[in-house]
Amino acid sequence: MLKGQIKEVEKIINEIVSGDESTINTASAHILSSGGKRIRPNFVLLSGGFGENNHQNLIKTAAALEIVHMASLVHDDYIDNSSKRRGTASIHEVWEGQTAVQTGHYLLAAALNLISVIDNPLFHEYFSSIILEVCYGEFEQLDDRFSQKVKFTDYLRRINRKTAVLIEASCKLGAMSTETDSEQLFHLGRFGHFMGMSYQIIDDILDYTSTEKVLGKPVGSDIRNGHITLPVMCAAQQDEYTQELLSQLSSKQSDDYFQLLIERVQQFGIEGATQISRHYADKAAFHLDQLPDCLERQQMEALLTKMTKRFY
Ligand code: 2DE
Ligand code: MG
Ligand code: MG
Ligand code: MG
Ligand code: MG
Repeated sequence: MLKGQIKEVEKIINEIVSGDESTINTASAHILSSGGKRIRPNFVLLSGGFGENNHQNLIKTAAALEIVHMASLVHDDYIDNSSKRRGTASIHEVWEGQTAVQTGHYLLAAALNLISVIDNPLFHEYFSSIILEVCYGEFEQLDDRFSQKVKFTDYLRRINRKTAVLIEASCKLGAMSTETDSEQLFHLGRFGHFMGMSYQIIDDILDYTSTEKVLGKPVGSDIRNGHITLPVMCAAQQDEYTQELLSQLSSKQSDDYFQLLIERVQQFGIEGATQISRHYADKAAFHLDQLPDCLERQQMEALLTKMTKRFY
């Protein structure tokens, strides 16, 4: 049943990029068909399954969230100067920067247009607030580049805004269009939040533990871009030499400097960060346990396991 609904979501997504042969369509199609796990649509559909839902609105919400996510990735790759996404060349690599900027704007507008038929002001208030949060998160990250003052709480706030808020929303927006009670809505939201936190921490760990071939960008790209993430903070807590290196962090540092720092993080920062990521995954599982035992909950459990055990 979920598979059938996902097909309907894919159909809507494809409609967004079909029409004339303009660059925007081709570029949008490039990112929209590049694979991806469709995590957000899956959670919208599953959370909508906890009560009677308006099917058309649910499918549109699922598609719109995925399209907003795609838009943010197109802009993210351009900002991060990442040449690959999911093993394929990113939009600014195939075309150029302007095309990436414009494609992101187009996708964002298309997503908003899709949900405009939903007659619920609270829904729209929440939906737009998510996009604002993602923007704030990216701004904070930009402001904090190469700053040595970034604290653990700054990091947590930033990953909540740039990643967890959207996953939390996908777990809540489906339920918001049903008669789901407020307690269920609370647990669905907390589940999404904690899962999103765990997911972004894993993303930040993979930046150190994966390979250039899998990541599509050099290992250690985050620190080279000036982003102090959890593995770096954990390494600094364990190792004085990491602290010393960090005190010299600047965009002007040499390749050798970054290589040395990356090696220290790989050696001292992974275990601690992995533990914290697991801690968030456990919290997510706790909130899932508070929901009624049904097929939707079981499917959410399976997705949680898949997401928090990914190696790419
Ligand atoms: C991924 O972080 C975070 C993406 C959020 C990007 C948001 C932007 C502003 P990563 P990876 C650019 C909002 C833009 C919109 C809504 C159009 O760690 O490692 O860079 O996968 O992810 O590149
Ligand atoms: Mg990125
Ligand atoms: Mg980024
Ligand atoms: Mg990353
Ligand atoms: Mg990623």
